[in-house]
Parts: sequence; structure tokens; C-alpha cells
Amino acid sequence: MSRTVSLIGAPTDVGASVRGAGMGPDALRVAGLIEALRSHRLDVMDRGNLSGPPNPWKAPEGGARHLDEVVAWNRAVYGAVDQALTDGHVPLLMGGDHCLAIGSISAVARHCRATGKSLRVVWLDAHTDVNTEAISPSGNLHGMPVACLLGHGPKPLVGWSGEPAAVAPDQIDFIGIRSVDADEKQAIRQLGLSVYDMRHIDEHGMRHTMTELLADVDDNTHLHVSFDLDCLDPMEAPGVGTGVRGGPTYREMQLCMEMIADTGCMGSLDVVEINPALDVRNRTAELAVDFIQSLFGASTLAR
Ligand code: 4U7
Ligand code: MN
Ligand code: MN
Ligand code: MN
Repeated sequence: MSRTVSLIGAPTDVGASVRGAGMGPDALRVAGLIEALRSHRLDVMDRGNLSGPPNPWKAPEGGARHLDEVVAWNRAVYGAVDQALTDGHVPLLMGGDHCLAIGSISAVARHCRATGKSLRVVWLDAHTDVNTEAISPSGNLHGMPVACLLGHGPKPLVGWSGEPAAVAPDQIDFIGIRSVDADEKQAIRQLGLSVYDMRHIDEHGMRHTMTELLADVDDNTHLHVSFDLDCLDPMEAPGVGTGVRGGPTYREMQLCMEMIADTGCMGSLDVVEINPALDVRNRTAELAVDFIQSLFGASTLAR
């Protein structure tokens, strides 16, 4: 794993209908992300914030809200993540809402194909984000990135990796799921997605769940982690727009992150959906900084 991390800020909430996620990148900086990573002897390059169109706050059209704006932001994200990977760095995308994973993971998928790496995506979220414009109850594109990456969803957001689908269903695993919409459930079954929902974690524990999920990760694996802060219980992480009670605890999440770090295979990361407007004294961004450190290999007794 490269020891240089490229921080890429994407300050937008165009994929959501709750305002505020656009302040996420600066909340992470204020919470000390750069200093924290440097304290673990990582080289950190802060690439600053990308720019893109403002949020027009319009109603959905054709089942999707702000499609043009979401395309524009994702184009910027794709370019920046692609550049970071070309430079041999680990891109850390600071959202912004979760629609940005389309550009981020499409760039990662293209890079993996070019370098012969096998891509695995770990989706940490309360939601599966596999709605399409045909079935979404909200029209919000932050609920559709997985569908787009699998080759479904609005046409302008599909095919960015150079293939019809950036990832195949067996390349993505979901952790922490506890809110899936009615038609989304059917899509999950049809696609055969691996969803480790909260019941699975309750019954088997985080350790067993992660052991199972990471079992076939090997030296040639590029692990991409897409971390939606609403994965956590809202008691821990109040600063999110679409919180759902009943999420993993702080300790369970730490174990999840540490087990990912132990593979040594994490090559890229999204940290999304932090909403400082709904937060309590930047607590959710500070929590995110704790977990990001663990993902990069910090642990209680590690130097
Ligand atoms: B997030 C939702 F209806 N499923 O599609 C939708 F419940 O990126 C929520 O995971 C999506 O935070 C949440 O609007 C998107 C809703
Ligand atoms: Mn999400
Ligand atoms: Mn979510
Ligand atoms: Mn959300």
C-alpha cells in the first residue's frame, strides 16, 4: 500500500434532499484529519476542494433530482481520483453526499483493470443505495450510486469505468444495512448482492462477519472502502442527513476498520454524508477521523 494519501474535497449535497453535506470536507479538516494521518507517518497531500455547480434545490425530473449537477460533480471527482491513482497515491474522497462514489469508484475500477488488480468494494452504510430512477421513493441520487456502478440507473451516470458496469455484484459487500426500500429489496435479490445487515452482525458479531467478508482478499486485491457515516448508530454519529437507529457501536466499527487495515489492501476510500449543519460540536467528523486512522493501520498498541 502506498503511504501517500491524496485528500480530495467534494463539497456538495446535490445528491441529497437534506442540506448541509457540502460542509463535510472542511469539517474533516477542522477535526484534524491531516494531522492525524501525518501522526501515523503517512504523507498527506491536501488537493483542496473540487468545484462544481451549486445545488439548485429542484424537484426530481424523470425520477432523479439534479442529474446534471450530479454528473458535473462526479466528473470532477473521477478526474481527481484518477490523477491520485496515477500518481500512486491512495485517494481519500471527502464528501459531500454519497452520489460522489459513482465517480470515485468508476475511476478506481478503471485503474484496477489497467493494472490487473482485482477490485473489491466494502460499502459501509445504513442503506444499500441500489435504487434506480425507476424505483427510488425520493429521487435522490445519493440513494442510487451502487445501482449506477452495477450498470443500472440514469444513463448519464452509467459506464464511466469504460465497461457497462464498474463493478459486478460479487465484487461488493455491504456492512451495517438496516434501511432498504421495498423495490430496492427486490433489486438486491435479483442482483444477488452480499448484504451483511444488522441482524447478521447481531447474530454473528462483527469479527465473524468481517472474517467471512475478507476471506478471499489476497495480495492482488485492491480494496475500496466507501464509508457513509450514517452506517453508525445516530447516537454516535448525529451529524448525518438520513440517520437510522440501530447501527453498529463505536467498538464494533473500530474492529471492522482494524480488520480492513490488517489486510494491507485498502487502496482508496470515500468518507461521505457528514452533515455539519446537523452535528453536535463536530462530533461526527471527529468520529470519522478516528475511524479513518484505524483504516490506515492505527491501533491501540501500534506505534
Ligand atoms: B445514503 C433512501 F428512501 N433509500 O433512496 C432513498 F430511504 O447515501 C435513502 O445511504 C437513501 O445516505 C440514503 O432516498 C442515501 C430513502
Ligand atoms: Mn450511502
Ligand atoms: Mn446511508
Ligand atoms: Mn445519508
